[in-house]
Amino acid sequence: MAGMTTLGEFIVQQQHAFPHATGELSSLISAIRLAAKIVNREINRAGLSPDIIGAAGQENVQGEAQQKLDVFANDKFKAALEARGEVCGIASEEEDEYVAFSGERGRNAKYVVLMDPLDGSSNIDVNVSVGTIFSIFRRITPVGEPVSAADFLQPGRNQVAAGYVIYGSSTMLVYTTGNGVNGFTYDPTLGVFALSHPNLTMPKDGKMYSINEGNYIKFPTGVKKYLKYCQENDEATSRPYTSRYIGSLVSDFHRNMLKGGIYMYPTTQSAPQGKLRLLYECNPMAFIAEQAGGSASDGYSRIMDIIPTELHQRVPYFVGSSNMVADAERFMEEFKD
Ligand code: P6P
Repeated sequence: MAGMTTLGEFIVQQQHAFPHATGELSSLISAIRLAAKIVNREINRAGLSPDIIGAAGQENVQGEAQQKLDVFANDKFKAALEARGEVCGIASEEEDEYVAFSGERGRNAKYVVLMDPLDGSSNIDVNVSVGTIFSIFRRITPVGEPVSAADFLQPGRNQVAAGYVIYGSSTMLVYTTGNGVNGFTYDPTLGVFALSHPNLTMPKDGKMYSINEGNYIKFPTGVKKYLKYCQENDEATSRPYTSRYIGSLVSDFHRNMLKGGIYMYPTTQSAPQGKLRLLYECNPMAFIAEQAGGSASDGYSRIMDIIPTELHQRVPYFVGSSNMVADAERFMEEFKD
C-alpha cells in the first residue's frame, strides 16, 4: 500500500540508521511483535470463549486473582522471547521470581526483558481496553554466566528499549529504543502493524487528569491540593481540567500522550507504597514519556533514577505532560505530610 511502513520494515530501517546495531534488539522487538499478534487475537475472541474469560483459579505474587488471559499472555510473551537467542531471562508481574532461560542462550544472550503481560486484565470481562507493557535492558552480569537478580534491578535510566501494546478500539504497539517514540496500528486484514504515529510527542500542557478519586480521603495532602488546583476556575490555564480515568494505565497513558494530561496513582490506604510496579509498569512508561517530551515522577523525583531493591516493588506514580507533572510535584513539595 502506498506509503505504508510495517513494523518489520521500520525495525530494519532503524537498524540501518544505527550501524553499531547488531540486529539483536531488532530481533527481540520482532519477537514482541509476534506475541502481541497472538495475544491480540485471543483478547478479541475473549467474549466468545468462556474458557478464556474469568479467573484461572490461581493467584499471582500480588495476591490478585489471575485472569486466564493474564496467564495466556504471560506464556506467549515468555515463549516468544525464549524462542529467540537475544534474551537470557525475563521478569513478569505473573512470575514470582525472574525466569533465567536455560542453556547457551541463558548464559550468552545480551538482554533481559521485564513485562506486565496484561495490565488491567480485570477490565477484560467488561470489554475495557487492556495492555502489555515491556522494558528491555542489557544484562550487567558478564556474558557466559547465568543471569542474576542484579540484571533485573537496574534503574530505569539504563533501559535500552520500552513499549506497550494497547488492545483497544484498535490494537497499537508503541515503543522507543531511545531515539523518539513511534506508534504502529495493527491491520488484522493484513496481519501487520503499520506505522501510524511517527515521532509521537506528548504536549507539555494538558487539560485532563487521571486518578481514582475514590481514594481521595487517603491521598497525600499535596495530591489533594493539586486536585483542588485542577478543579479551580481559571480560564487562562484552561481550568477546571477534565477528569478521565479508564482504570487501565496503558489506555490513560496513551490518551494523555496524544492529547496531553497527567496520570496519578499516589499512595493510598490500601497501597501505602502506591499500586503500580516500578520495574515493569512505571519504568517503561517513564522511558516512553520522557522520549516523547513528558516526564514521570514518584511525586518528588524522577522515576528512572530510582535504584530498585525488589522485583515487584511499588512506587507512587505521576506521569504525563511535563508541566502538569511539575505542577503536581510543586504541590507535593509544598504540602509534605
Ligand atoms: P484502581 C490495573 O490493575 C492497574 O494496574 C492500572 O492499569 C490502572 O490504572 C490501575 O491499576 C487501576 O487501579 O485501584 O484505580 O482500580
